[in-house]
Amino acid sequence: MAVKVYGPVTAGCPQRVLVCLIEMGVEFEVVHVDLETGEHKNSEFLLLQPFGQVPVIEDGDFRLFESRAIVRYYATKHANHGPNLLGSTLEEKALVDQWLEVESHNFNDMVYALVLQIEVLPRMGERTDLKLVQNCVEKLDKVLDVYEERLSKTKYLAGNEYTIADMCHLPGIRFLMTDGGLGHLIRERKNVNSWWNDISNRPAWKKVLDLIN
Ligand SMILES: N[C@@H](CCC(=O)N[C@@H](CS)C(=O)NCC(=O)O)C(=O)O
Repeated sequence: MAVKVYGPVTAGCPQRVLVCLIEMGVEFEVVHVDLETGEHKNSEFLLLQPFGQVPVIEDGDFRLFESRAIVRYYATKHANHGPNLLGSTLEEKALVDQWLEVESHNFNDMVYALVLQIEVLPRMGERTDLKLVQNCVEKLDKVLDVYEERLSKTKYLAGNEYTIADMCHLPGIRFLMTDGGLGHLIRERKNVNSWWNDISNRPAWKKVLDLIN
């Protein structure tokens, strides 16, 4: 039975789940949730995701929300017949966790605020807080300096293999490169730029882009 993924394919958090399902060869169907009309705050949807956010997955009787938890679940569940995206040794797995935390907090907290200010608020007819945007960009600049240094030593964030820590960055960097108009943050850093070119050219991510466009 195909896994149901609730959420619009245009939103970053569902994209994180979709790219993982495609990498792991899991069959899925997308159940569109209309964020524009506030469908995610309906009482019916709140039964699936009590915080009123996407994504949620339904896999038979099993239901799970939080995109990174979903990614970890499928990368683990299908590890025997898909790529190893979790690291092998205890230390490799710990480094994957470390960079996932960095993605979730140091990186994504800034990107999330930028998506809200640059994309969501103007669409709702509200004004962008330019000072906040500038502040987030400055913080992100410093975060990406750390990435640049790290990626001068290893091919991927957690080591020399592609893992879910790299994968979870795809939606956020896509936003910076496109609608966010902040692609220079990536392009001006040699190692970050090569890493982005590598991870964004994986067939699984290209399939997600096909779903979005
Ligand atoms: N930590 C959650 C965040 C989920 C989240 O913020 N989803 C966004 C879309 S990317 C959403 O539902 N936004 C609408 C809202 O928060 O009202 C996850 O990774 O799944």
